[in-house]
Amino acid sequence: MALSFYVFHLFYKFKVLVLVTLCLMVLWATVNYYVDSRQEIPKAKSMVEDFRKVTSLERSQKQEKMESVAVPTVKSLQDECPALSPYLIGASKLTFKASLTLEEVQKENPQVAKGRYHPPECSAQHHVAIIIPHRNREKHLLYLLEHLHPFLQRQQLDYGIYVIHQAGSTKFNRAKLLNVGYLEALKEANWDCFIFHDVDLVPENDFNIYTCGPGPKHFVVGRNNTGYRLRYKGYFGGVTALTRDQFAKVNGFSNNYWGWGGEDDDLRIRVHLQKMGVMRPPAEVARYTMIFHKRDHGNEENEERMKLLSQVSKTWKTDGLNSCSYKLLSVERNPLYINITVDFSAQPKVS
Ligand code: UD2
Ligand code: MN
Repeated sequence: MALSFYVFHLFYKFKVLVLVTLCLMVLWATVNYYVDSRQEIPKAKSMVEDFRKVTSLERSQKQEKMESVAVPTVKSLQDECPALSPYLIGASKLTFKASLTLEEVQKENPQVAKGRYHPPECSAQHHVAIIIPHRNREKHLLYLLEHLHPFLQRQQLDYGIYVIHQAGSTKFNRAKLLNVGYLEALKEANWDCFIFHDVDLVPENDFNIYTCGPGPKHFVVGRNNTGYRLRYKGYFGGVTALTRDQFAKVNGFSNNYWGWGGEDDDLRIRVHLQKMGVMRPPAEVARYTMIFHKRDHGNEENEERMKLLSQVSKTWKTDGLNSCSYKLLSVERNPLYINITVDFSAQPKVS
């Protein structure tokens, strides 16, 4: 009995001990948990802060990005210019002041920069490069710039004026200069229309719109010194317009016409060989004043032209844009035009 009492007592003590130990363990765990969590709160807080910072940074970066794309988006959302510009004035009486200076023309055209302009009020439908062959006709160039800049701006065109200057005293080669103009202008911008423009022809009526068409265009229906009548059927000289693709399709102009004449007829033959028809604006608007001049020294009549013209169907594929070699001397971005100077002296010269 005493033994069983003793065993029972021992068992009871053991139970109490286990219970106390358990209680202590629970207490220790609770205290530990509490201390841990006290330390974790700031950690968690700073984590939340960090997360907030990261997300707000991402948001502001996104916003910045959106804002930076928003500028061009707004610009590209600008309305397209109308099919017919509201600024056209029709026929104007042209005057050519003897004392005119380049500075005066610059002042009149403050929105032209480095030879280029685009309408600020709308998104232009046409991107037009004007290519002018040039040597020793400074006064003509000045008059043309004076009239052409406001004329093109009234037509709401995105345009650039490229003057291709032949250096030295080798025979003048108008057609090759125009090929150079096409190739060089395309290095600068993705023009979709090219206007090949004599330096001495000034358009009289801004309803003669300087854009390209489904076929190559000829603008000089009439000019003052030929009684405003087409010189001859098929005449394709003075000012013509071809799209980038139309000009590439005919392999551009021939490079082999040295001196005056024939190169414009050669281009017309190329156009016909490609089964493209020539378009002309109505005679009432396609009128020009040609500033008076004599035949230039170095641009004497080309005696070879009839022979060359009889061979176009055989030569056009290998003589043109794909064979136009030249030495580029300089590209100067003047306020009113891009001046490209080339040297053809290494070329074979036709006497
Ligand atoms: C006609 C054509 C022209 C061209 C030329 C024959 C018209 C209105 N024009 O012009 O497109 O086919 O015959 O080549 O029918 N140039 C210079 N410096 C020179 C020589 C020529 O800058 O020393 C340039 C200038 O842009 C000039 C163009 O070449 O306007 C044509 O030469 P042109 O004016 O002497 O020939 P023209 O009037 O007979
Ligand atoms: Mn001329």
